[in-house]
Amino acid sequence: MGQPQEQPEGTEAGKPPLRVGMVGYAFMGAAHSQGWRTAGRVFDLPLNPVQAVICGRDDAAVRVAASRHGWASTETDWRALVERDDVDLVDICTPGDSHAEIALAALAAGKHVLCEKPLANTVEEAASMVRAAEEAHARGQMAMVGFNYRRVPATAQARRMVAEGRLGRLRHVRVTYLQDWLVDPQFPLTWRLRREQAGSGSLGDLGAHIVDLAQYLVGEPLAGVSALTETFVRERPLPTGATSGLSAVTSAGTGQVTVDDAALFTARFPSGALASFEATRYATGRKNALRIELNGERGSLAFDLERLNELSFHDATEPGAEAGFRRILVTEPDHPYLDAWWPPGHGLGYEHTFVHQARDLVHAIAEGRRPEPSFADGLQVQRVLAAVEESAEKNSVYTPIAV
Ligand code: SOE
Repeated sequence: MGQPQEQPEGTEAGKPPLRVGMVGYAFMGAAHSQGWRTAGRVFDLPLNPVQAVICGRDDAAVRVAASRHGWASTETDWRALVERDDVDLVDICTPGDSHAEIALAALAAGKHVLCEKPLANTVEEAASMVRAAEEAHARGQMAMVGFNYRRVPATAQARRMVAEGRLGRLRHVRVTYLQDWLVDPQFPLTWRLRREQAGSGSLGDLGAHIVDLAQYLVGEPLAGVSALTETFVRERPLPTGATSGLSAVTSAGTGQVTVDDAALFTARFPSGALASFEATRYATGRKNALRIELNGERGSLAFDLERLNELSFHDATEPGAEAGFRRILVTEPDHPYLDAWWPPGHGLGYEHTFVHQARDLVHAIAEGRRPEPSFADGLQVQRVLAAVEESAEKNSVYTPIAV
């Protein structure tokens, strides 16, 4: 175990601490670290997040991550982290195959839990996590899943407008999440391409985000799906070096890709709206293009993650000669999260979603409120993913979402 240090510089003394232990230190670990490091400096939080300990199996690498991202100490075994008395919350930033085991142990040890998406690799695992979270909630512990795109000010503003009825009755929900980092067939077989580690491919990695976002914006769970999935490149070079973020270093030999490369599905909402979803890592030129459009009887809203400080809004109740899509610059103090940031017009980015995620979780813990998205929300998304896989196996047969 690395030596505990003084409380990291800059954290606010005088408030009760919320001591965080993070498992994992790659891309998501870095993003969550940013959230914990910044939330208490920007927002007036009821608890003071303290970056107590970060865990990874490679001692040298985790020490580098601790020093880079501001963690006071290190562990190389997540079980030791979970048992530590100086940890109040366990933040899980590992691949999906370890989410359930770590979350169950952390909840049993009396900790609050934040778990990266997708909640688990299977419906069964996710259901066991929900049961444990419910029991823990009765003891005052909170559990949240990390669907960070709910925390873009523009998507939170879109949710407000839908809930206020500005779009009226919804007819269409159109969602795509497009990336292109797998276009090169020589890209190595990293963990995101292995079913045993990632659970699924583009479906769980990107599809989980857009299912959650669509359900959040519409305000109800999907009822059923018809799906197609495809694995375009079935064999890839094996990575031999360390993997970091979405890249890997070198390769030797080849191995089987055991997940989908792309998933397309249509879906129904119980209220009658029709939805379409597309998740792929083969959309050449599209880097992190999450787009969603909602069409209702009274208006439409559109959001594009690559222009995340904006919303497009069409108010269909305006006179026809003047109506049309207009841009809302979501940078005003009246917009969600923005009163704590910069003067109007000074936009935010990807990393801020993790700061907002930390902020919201700290408030829920301090106020004894069930945080959202809950593990139950994560299980619901998992059920949609399972229905997509089932439908795709049956050549797109309409598959109801199990409740
Ligand atoms: C890779 O496709 C990835 O990093 C996802 O795993 C994240 O959840 C998404 O936010 C960005 O893309």
